[in-house]
Amino acid sequence: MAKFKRNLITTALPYANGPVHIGHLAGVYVPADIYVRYLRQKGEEVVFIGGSDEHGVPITIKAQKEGVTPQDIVDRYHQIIKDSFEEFGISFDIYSRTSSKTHHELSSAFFKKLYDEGKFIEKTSMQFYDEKAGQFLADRYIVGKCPHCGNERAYGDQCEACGTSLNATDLIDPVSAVTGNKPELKETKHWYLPLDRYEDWLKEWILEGHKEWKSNVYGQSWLDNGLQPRAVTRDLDWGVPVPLDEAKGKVLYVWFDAPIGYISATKDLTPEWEKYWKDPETRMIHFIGKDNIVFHCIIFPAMLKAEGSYILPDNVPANEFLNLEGDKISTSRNWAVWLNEYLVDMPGKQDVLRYVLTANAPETKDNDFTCKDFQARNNNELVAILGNFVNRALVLTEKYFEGKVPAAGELTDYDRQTLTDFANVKADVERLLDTYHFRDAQKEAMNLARIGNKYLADTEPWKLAKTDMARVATIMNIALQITANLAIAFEPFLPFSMEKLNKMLNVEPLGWNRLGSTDLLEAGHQLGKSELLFEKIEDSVIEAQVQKLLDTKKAN
Ligand code: B3M
Ligand code: ZN
Repeated sequence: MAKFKRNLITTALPYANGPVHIGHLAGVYVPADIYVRYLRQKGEEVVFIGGSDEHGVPITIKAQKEGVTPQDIVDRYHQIIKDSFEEFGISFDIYSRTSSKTHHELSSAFFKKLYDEGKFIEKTSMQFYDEKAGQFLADRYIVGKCPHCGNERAYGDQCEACGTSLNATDLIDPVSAVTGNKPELKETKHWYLPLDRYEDWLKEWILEGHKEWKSNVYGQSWLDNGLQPRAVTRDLDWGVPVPLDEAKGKVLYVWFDAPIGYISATKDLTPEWEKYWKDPETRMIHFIGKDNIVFHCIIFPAMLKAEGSYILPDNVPANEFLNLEGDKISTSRNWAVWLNEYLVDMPGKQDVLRYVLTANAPETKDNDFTCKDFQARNNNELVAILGNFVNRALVLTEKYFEGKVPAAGELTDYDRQTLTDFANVKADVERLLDTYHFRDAQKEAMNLARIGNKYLADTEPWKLAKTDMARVATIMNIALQITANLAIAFEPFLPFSMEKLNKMLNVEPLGWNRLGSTDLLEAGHQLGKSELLFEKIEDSVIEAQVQKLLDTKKAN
């Protein structure tokens, strides 16, 4: 890892056609944020890039449904999404958007360069055209009968009833979703990136060069089946216009412009953006969900390679999906916990959600989020282990030593064993974070709190206080050193609570490199006022959430 000077961390750009939900947070934004906070604490140079994907058919469909313009839709949801990320402590250096001027210019220039250098091929094909609407129809705008299962409402790209992916021309009796008319096939010209020309290079780059990638990414079979040229333009009136005179009414395909959004966001952030994108000493990491793997591992790298002046990703830690109460999260069925609603229902509990989503992170397989588990992890882990230990350490110090860190006396073997145990946590957590195993890393951090709890339970300073204050001083010193270590180890996971804890300890953030130290707090240091870090969540609160979900189910 030492060969890199700086880090460029990107997160998938969510479509600005709805608010974000727990699946987004769990799969992409929380793990990315944990990683970035860890790097920052270590003092590494890092930029953390996010933004809204404001083009493509999902946006125009939503606009049409509501009878408003696509611009209205993206303006509304960009703001909602941006606010949610901020509220959950996702610490972007910039949260940009692909409707920005910088992005239009940059993605347009990117296309033009490839075009001028002959990197595209041109092809004419027959596509469905809606005479009445005067437009070509994107696959999602065509509905008809599925040739496989007979579902009458299959889309031009997929039948949601049987899951088969389709071509629009496969549909029986296709109609336009815009006007209900029968569409005609009409000739249209598009530009294609010939991915087949990059196949050998991609194979070598991934299969030889990146054996360390997670198996769900590395094991994708795309390369085995051979790559086909892929259209990078579309007949649509919403997007980045294709910068060619002969391409009136055509825009860049959303998956061509969206990843360039990472570059434009960096450009909006800093005039030094090229240092991040063009210097091989930059390590670029894309955090994404599994449905975006092929775009980040095949298509975008091929685009970057074709362009020629940019670096390639060093890793693409993609996650699987999070389900909700055993059922696939779905925007159209409103089956989700929306972040903006969570903030209203569970005010101040952002860290709790971050914690639970990380504890159940879909890192290697799809995973399930349930309200019961949310409550249990809060009550049995955050409150009973972490919160309880910190509270006891601080309250006992207030009680016996007026909130001043007591000096440690002579150590017993058990003290020494405890100190070694927690000194070891650093190496474990680091190894896990460096390899993107966030849920195990968080577990290790929680083990540190377990060590602390066990230490206090075994040594029972509240009993010794009557007879041996010198011994109590040593015990509390050790307990407080563990507490200060927790403030470091948990910062990437629970940033709001650890800020609170730093205040209680009356310290500035201590920095990752001191994790494992046994002298974080000097004897005589005055602590701040102690408060509870977490609160128990009552059954009635959880029942109300479960009821809300049941009501959603009924409404569907
Ligand atoms: N907007 C798809 C998605 O939200 C797409 C990601 C773009 S990343 C450059 O899953
Ligand atoms: Zn079907």
